[in-house]
Amino acid sequence: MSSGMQSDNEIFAVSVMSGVQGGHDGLPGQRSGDGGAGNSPRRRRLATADYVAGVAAGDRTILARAITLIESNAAGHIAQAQEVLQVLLPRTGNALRIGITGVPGVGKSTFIEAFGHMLCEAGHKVAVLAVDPSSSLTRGSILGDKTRMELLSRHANAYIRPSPTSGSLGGVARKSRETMLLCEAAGFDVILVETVGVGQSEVTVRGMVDFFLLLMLAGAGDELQGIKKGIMELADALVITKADGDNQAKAKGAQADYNRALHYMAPATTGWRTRAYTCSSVSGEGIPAVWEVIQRFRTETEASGAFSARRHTQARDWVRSLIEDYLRSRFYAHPAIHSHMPAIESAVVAGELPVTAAVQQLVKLYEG
Ligand SMILES: Nc1nc2c(ncn2[C@@H]2O[C@H](COP(=O)(O)OP(=O)(O)OP(=O)(O)O)[C@@H](O)[C@H]2O)c(=O)[nH]1
Ligand SMILES: [Mg+2]
Repeated sequence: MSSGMQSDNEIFAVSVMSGVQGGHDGLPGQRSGDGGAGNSPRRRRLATADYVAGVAAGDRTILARAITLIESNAAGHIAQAQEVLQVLLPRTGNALRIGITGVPGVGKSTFIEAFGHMLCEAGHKVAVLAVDPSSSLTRGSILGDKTRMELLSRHANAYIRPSPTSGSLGGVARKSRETMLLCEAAGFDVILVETVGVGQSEVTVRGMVDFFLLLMLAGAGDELQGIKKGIMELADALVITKADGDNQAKAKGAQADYNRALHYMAPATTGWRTRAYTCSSVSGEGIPAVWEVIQRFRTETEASGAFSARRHTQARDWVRSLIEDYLRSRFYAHPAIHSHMPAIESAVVAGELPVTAAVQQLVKLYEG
């Protein structure tokens, strides 16, 4: 066995090894390695054309594998994922992209289950994605969602994909955006992107969707307290959840309060007036009305040009944010920065060096 062959392609080497372990050597080993690919710790990658054809045909298994490729951080995988996306790009962009946010426990998953199921029954193909940069820490919530969306996850028209679990918000966002494109290429016409309402991730999701839905709870009379005004300003609709049973009157009250507050806010989308609604994911009341609002939003903003203007801005912003991520990581990974940063920062902390001078020194080191 030549060692050169192994280093050429590590995945190929894995299947040869398993063939050898199975008692074969030479050519028969290779053949048995192919047959036993399912047992190998890593599945063989498909050819780019196979990913493309499978996704375009709406094949769930291949879609899932293409998303896994997108989510990989290995250099070879990133290159192939980009090839796949490049070919599929003409098939993307036709879905309505809806972001859904709200504090933990507000009822996002339950809403998506009811709302998504209604759309699937009406013949739509619905993909549910999540942007949750904390999900590597709270894997439990992914499992929770699977059971909370049981009806939807079993529907033939639905596809549910949990948040990628790696690191930074920027990395998670890139993967979710590209996953959204793959789902569109696979024929999904409604994309629901769920995110937890805990800060920067709402802004990120607002930057990848057409319509942004903020779910809210009816409080005990102090509805407007503790609500982050900044997030309300991003929303195209506010929906008070759990408007059922004893909570119904409280929800109506909250709706009126929010509508008054919204009256004084700048609209999230040019020409569109954000309003508050109520719904119950349990009784189903108010769920069809939310869809009507979103359809009206689409019709009106497509006619005014605001819809495509936002998508154009989003595409430009996406380019810039990836450039910024790239430059930032290049900067911090630079050997000179790596070795001098601690001392320079300490000097700043000790009050011995002004911040601007410190930055100038670092930039000089970086630019060599
Ligand atoms: N009565 C009532 N309860 C609801 C409704 N929607 C959700 N709930 C309940 O509220 C709780 C939280 O709902 P989830 O859908 O898990 O909320 P979430 O926003 O996805 O929560 P996280 O994923 O933790 O951020 C669950 O116990 C639900 O059963 C509703 O319309 N009516
Ligand atoms: Mg949830």
